[in-house]
Amino acid sequence: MEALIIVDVQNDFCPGGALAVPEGDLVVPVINAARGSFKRVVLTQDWHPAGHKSFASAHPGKQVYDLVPLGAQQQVLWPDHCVQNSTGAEFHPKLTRLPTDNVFRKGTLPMVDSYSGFLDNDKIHETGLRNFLLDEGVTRLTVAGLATDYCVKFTVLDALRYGFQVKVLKAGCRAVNLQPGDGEKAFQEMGAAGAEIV
Ligand code: VGL
Ligand code: ZN
Repeated sequence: MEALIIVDVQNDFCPGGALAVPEGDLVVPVINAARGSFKRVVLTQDWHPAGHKSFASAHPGKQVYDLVPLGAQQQVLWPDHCVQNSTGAEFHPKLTRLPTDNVFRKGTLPMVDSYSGFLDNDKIHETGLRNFLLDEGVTRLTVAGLATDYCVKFTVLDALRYGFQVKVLKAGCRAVNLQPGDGEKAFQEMGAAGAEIV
């Protein structure tokens, strides 16, 4: 069985949001059109407690986009975004959702960030997405959403590591591009790891 994974298509990642991805809203019609061919649709939702350690505001003296050590990782510091129960954390209002869709929330632990929809950045805490897909008999995934160079990329790399066959719907992704070209680099990395870019 094949499932569509819609990554973090939330208000804060769209124009006008706290961590706006350029053209982030343009993925919405692409994903809405694509979902018809999937029996299973799963959404991931960035869902941080207030004061989350990925927020620059939680590190006095630091600026947005600074790098700081956090646990064993180098953490990019982001503007406050996708705070639990805020409007910014809601899915884009035009994104088609059905009651049968399943939502997996991530980034809920205050001290560790989680780009992947499967695992936090420490690779310790699982969201439950992997076991859900295994229980459903899903072996193939198509992934789309925001942002190409962070949550889409890490979700795809974990999925490949877990042995799923993975396609990335390029037209349904947009990148933060902190450095110009980060999005293209991410597609190359995902392709080199075994994903099919479609
Ligand atoms: C994301 C940065 C911080 C993403 C989430 O969804 O790509 N990026 N939190
Ligand atoms: Zn986040």
